[in-house]
Amino acid sequence: MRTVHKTCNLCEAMCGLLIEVAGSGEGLEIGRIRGDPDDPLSRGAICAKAIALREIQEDPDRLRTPVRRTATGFEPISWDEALEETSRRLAEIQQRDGDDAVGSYLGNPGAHGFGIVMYLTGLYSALSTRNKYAASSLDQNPKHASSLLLYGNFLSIPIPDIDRSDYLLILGANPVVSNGSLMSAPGMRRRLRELRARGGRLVVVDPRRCETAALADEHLFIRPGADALFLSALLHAVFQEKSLASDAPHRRVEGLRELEAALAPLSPEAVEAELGISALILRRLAREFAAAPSAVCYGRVGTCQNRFGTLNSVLIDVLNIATGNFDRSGGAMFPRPAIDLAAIARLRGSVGTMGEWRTRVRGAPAFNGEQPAACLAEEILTPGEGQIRGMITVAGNPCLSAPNQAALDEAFASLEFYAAVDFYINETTRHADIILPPTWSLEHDNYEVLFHGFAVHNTAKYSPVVVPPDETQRHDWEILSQLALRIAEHKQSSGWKRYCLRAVRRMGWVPEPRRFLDWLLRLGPYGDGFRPWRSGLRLRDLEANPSGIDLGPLAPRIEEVLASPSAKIDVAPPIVLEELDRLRAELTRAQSAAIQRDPSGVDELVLIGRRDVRTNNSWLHNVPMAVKGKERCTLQMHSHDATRRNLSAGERVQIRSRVGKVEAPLEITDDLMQGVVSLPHGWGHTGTGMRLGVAERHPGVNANVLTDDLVLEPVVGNAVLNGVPVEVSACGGGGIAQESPSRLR
Ligand SMILES: Nc1nc2c(c(=O)[nH]1)N[C@H]1C(S)=C(S)[C@@H](COP(=O)(O)OP(=O)(O)OC[C@H]3O[C@@H](n4cnc5c(=O)[nH]c(N)nc54)[C@H](O)[C@@H]3O)O[C@H]1N2
Ligand SMILES: Nc1nc2c(c(=O)[nH]1)N[C@H]1C(S)=C(S)[C@@H](COP(=O)(O)OP(=O)(O)OC[C@H]3O[C@@H](n4cnc5c(=O)[nH]c(N)nc54)[C@H](O)[C@@H]3O)O[C@H]1N2
Ligand code: SF4
Ligand SMILES: [Mo]
Repeated sequence: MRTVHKTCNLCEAMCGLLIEVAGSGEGLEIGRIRGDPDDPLSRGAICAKAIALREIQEDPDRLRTPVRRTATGFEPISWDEALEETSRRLAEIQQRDGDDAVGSYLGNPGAHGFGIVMYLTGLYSALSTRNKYAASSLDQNPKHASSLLLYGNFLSIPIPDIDRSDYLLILGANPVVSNGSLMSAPGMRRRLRELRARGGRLVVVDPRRCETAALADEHLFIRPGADALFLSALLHAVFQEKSLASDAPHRRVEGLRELEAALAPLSPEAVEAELGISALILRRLAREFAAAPSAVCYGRVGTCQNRFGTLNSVLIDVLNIATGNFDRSGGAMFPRPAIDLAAIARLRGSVGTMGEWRTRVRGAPAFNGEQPAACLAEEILTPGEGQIRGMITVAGNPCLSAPNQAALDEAFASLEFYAAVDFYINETTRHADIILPPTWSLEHDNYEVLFHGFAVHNTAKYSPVVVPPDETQRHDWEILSQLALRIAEHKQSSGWKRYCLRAVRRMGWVPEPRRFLDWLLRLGPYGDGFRPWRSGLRLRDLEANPSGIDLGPLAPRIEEVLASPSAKIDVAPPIVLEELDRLRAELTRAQSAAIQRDPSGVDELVLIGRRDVRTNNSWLHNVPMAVKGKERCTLQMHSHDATRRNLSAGERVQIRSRVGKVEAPLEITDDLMQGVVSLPHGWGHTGTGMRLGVAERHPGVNANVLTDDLVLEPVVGNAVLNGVPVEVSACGGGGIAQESPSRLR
């Protein structure tokens, strides 16, 4: 029996694990998985999902070798055949119809693997397509946009210094369940308890009294989508009561006056009726926040998957800036990771781009070289120059995760050629012509190259292999670099990037992750910079400290981070002022509609999502751990809303939106605000031709049958996955659980 140190790669928390392993080769067995008390970031924290690492490893449905789709199902093929056919077919489509005729989609687990984050660029260069998509446009792009606008670099995201803060104001995040996002902070429950134990205050603003709200000093219900009004009113109060604003927020900050002027019509008194939170409460919150020795406002997916995602993200940062809670302990701070991707992006001149072009069909904005995932279906289905005819997905399940499943299903089924780099045959990959399965986390080494940059404490840790793969398996980095090299070879077109790829192919050598990692560590802020006379952090140091190395608490570093051309933080760039205009116009419209509205006739419902501690987006339901226990894919509704509709607990109800309808069991709970219903995402494992034995026995329904691909946040084109108008009624028994018969355009 031996113990291997590993970092859990399932969510952003990066919990350090101790995994017991016995035997070797075919007889290797994985034993207990525990939290590592010596991990300097997680200090022994762990959640129920950690055992999924073993269950995925042992899952008989997980693919180990490539497969090709035939009329009678998937059949195994060799790696050489799979790589060659995939690259040839994709290259042929591009040679014939142009580069944009092949699209790519990168999913969430891609962000956790060194072998994907660092090796995907090659594939992107080989493809050079505008039809690049990722889960980022279902998730955090508004945060990237805010950082690009304020600090000049999409990757420089200030993180709540939660371990030293005296006041935490959370909007649209449930870190007790999600374990934090753009705030890697394992053991969230303990950290929040510690905050309160040192006299700190926790306030949560959420349409649902979520698990984090249940631990808070105060919870305020907010209508989905109303955060921009809430944040504007708070900032208005801070600007108005001069004593609340910090005397010197930061000498680098400019535009405060312009922003104050733009916020003038959005006082607490002006928005209270529409917001449903009284001006008295708003002013009290502003005072408490400003008076706390240190305070930080934090918003996540609830504020991003939202019609005002970018504005929300900017206002959150500006609230921290204006009250002097920025780049200082206990406020919002920039981590200093051992591999600083933000600094690398700056060196490469790729700090992010905004609205650099518009999508072909709808004219939605591109962001950072990617198009909105909500536009993917129409870019596949709409004929004309630039139509997507071939696709490659990497670690993604867009048919289940992006809005309007019916449209996406139709789109993926219509492709001329589609390849997936994935180890499950699921709702999306079932459409693939070829699936190239990588090794699972326990079979390869890893370094969380992205998330150390978003962590609440600076640490570095290397995760070694736990279960050696057999020689028939391939890693993500091998598959991605092989595809890149072969596509470049097949295309034979000009362009220096493809020329380089062809040169690498002829050389026959791609640096493996270990070597690459060592170089990046040496070039990083703690490294020796390859200067022989200096000492510095190297891979061998990480290997000698298997629980990880503590690099210290977050420290002020805005001077080093700031990358805006003016070397200032402009809090009132034109886009923000335009978004505030849009907010004011909406407020005026809503106010005049409210005067005409008959209060007894108000019976609208809007849908929001929900995460569960035992699942992770759409792909963890094939492990027994995630699906055991009571049914969790239920529609939650307030008791008054249920009574008005004559609905009772446990009954199956039908939920309809503009794009589709689903049926789910009803759960009545007054933890939701009236007028809001909640259905978790990631369920709905009902397609034909999948290989998900466990998940298909616990299918649930897909919330994204209901979410609307036509509703976008206008600045970055993020999907609006919360606040979807729906109708809920009793269903007459029988029937099918999930239906979206047409695209209903
Ligand atoms: N309604 C609604 N929809 C949502 C959300 C919501 O809140 N509400 N949340 C959105 C958010 S925040 C996100 S991030 C997206 C997620 O959306 P996606 O990233 O598209 O979907 P996932 O469920 O993460 O699927 C991950 C896929 O990666 C595969 N995979 C896992 N590990 C690896 C690996 O190491 N290598 C490779 N190659 N493949 C791997 C899995 O088998 C699975 O097919 O969903 C979004 N969709
Ligand atoms: N257990 C588990 N952990 C996960 C995941 C998972 O699926 N399961 N997914 C991972 C991923 S990909 C991500 S991106 C992170 C996300 O991590 P979080 O951002 O913490 O996401 P959620 O837990 O969905 O919390 C969002 C909260 O926003 C609320 N909300 C919805 N609409 C609005 C609104 O308009 N305004 C406000 N103020 N609140 C609103 C919801 O009620 C919910 O409580 O979690 C990660 N961790
Ligand atoms: S919170 Fe759970 S899923 Fe997330 S890293 Fe820790 S053990 Fe893994
Ligand atoms: Mo996400």
